Amino acid sequence: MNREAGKTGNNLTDAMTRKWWHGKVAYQIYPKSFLDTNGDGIGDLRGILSKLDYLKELGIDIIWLSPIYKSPFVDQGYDIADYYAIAEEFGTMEEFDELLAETKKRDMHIIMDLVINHCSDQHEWFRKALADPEGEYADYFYFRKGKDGNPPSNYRSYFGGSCWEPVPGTDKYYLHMFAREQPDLNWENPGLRQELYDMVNWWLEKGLAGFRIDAIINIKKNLAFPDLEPDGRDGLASCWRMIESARGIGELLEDLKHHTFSQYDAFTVAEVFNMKEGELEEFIGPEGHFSTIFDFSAHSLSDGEHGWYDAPEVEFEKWRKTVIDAQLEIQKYGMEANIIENHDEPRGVSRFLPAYARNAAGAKMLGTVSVLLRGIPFIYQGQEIGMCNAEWNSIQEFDDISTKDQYQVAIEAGLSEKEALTACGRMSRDNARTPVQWSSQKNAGFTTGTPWLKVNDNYKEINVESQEEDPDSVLHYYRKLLALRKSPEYKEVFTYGEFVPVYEDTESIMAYYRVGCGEGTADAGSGAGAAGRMGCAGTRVLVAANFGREAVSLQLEYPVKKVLLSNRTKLSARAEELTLQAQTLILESCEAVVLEVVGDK
Ligand code: TEU
Ligand code: CA
Repeated sequence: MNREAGKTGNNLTDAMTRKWWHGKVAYQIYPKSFLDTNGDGIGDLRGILSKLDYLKELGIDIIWLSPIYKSPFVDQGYDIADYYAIAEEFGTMEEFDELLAETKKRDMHIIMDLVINHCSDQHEWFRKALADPEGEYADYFYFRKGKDGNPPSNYRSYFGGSCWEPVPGTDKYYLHMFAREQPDLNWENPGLRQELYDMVNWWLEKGLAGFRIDAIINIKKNLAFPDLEPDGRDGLASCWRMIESARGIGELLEDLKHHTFSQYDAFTVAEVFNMKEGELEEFIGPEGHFSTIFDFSAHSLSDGEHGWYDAPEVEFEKWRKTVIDAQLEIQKYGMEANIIENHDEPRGVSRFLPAYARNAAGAKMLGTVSVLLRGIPFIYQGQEIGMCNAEWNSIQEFDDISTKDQYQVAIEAGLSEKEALTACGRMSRDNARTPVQWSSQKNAGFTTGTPWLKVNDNYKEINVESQEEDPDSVLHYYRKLLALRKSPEYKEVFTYGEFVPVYEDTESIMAYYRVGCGEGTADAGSGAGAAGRMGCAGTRVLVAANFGREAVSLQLEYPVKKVLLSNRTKLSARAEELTLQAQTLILESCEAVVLEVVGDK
């Protein structure tokens, strides 16, 4: 079944207004694990500064920094104690300003993590609220009376246990969707909202390009806080089901956007789970609340019904259908941000590839099909060298709060310690948080001290230094891949071209066309003028990958014009074989190719 280009009926591509961030490539840095320069075992801003040229050479335009604000690090900085201060562990505000200046010099942009659903229990607002539970600051949070000596409702937090924690010395409780050290902020309070907007604008004034917006779907509560049907052994109900029953988040998000981002032409990428039916346009359409949101649809395939212990393996066919369906839906409205992994997810190589493909060829193949999708690619640190999950030998090796909870959930469900460890080893967020493997030196060159989290045992085989020396490495391939995506000839088609799946019925093949589109309108801010027209009409690129164990032969639908990329064969050899007359394309196991084909039959 082939779907023809230009027949989606609602082809926004043609009418899309150019934005400065279209066509950019982003990279997520998890600062704690990136690079340590002072030997305390914790990555720091100096480490990031020293790798800007590395990122530039890779082809990165936008850097997302996971939280670097002052924090007690109960949830690795996603518990903010002061929105205006840099965590001492990472460095100083002067160093941050230097980072901003140095990225600007290289024509790169910084976006920060905006964690405003909750703060830390060490934040001044929360301390003041506890000191005076009837006072002004108590209303910055959700303080509610209990019911007959019980919490106000039966919600389970994302990290386990009740969402409600007693406010000492009162008959009240405060709400926390995440850890008890992360009290939720009351977005119904206009005074609190204004404080947050002032803070956002303060950072934008400094020169940030925008934000990645954390857990934002949680800001709108169902204020009745109704009890829900229990869904676990603990007798509690998942808190996100209360969020699902809340209405009116759009007004809050518009208020936020209007008072902040829209005044700075900022780029915003939101973390949105559990979106309601039909909300996509409202979130990322031309007038959407955000520039874009992450596409987590493939990641949701491994959501367990009860936790990580019953998380299903990702099957290729389901994965392919999920990615394709998401792309077809999203392009009607705007662009999404595409990831293989992030700091909350296991490594993609270990998750989305079959065992025989968990190698350099597989990492390149997965990178190819992901990076060339329609949307903004976000590369997560270490992905560009094919980092994979670590081997975990005991629960003590983990640091992550969610992993510790999921281990308990598994034990309570009757799993043995060994089985619970295996489940966590497969799904743990710490898989993505092990230090970046820079070299084959001690601690993978991440630190001269003791790393805060163990280094993956495979750092001697997989590291940046050795891949720099090997022209066939994953790293060199990622450079070529990003360069192709951003090349003057193909940038338009990879940015604005329509996504059209193909060979969907061929076993083990993931393939699609990116099809050039008509003229777009130039955004006044982009300075593109007439030259800003989307000049890719007539261009058609085929991206095809074989996830199977055996070679597959595909009947080509269009004559081949040019071989743009191949992860297994030398381009020249491929070009000899794939001439204008070629009828078939043979893909070896774990092979990905990118071909420009003749646009019209
Ligand atoms: O994550 C929000 C979130 O809902 C999921 O990522 C999920 O709860 C988590 O992965 C469970 O294992 C964001 C951040 O990305 C995450 O790192 C933070 O822990 C969380 O918000 C709280 O700020
Ligand atoms: Ca350090």
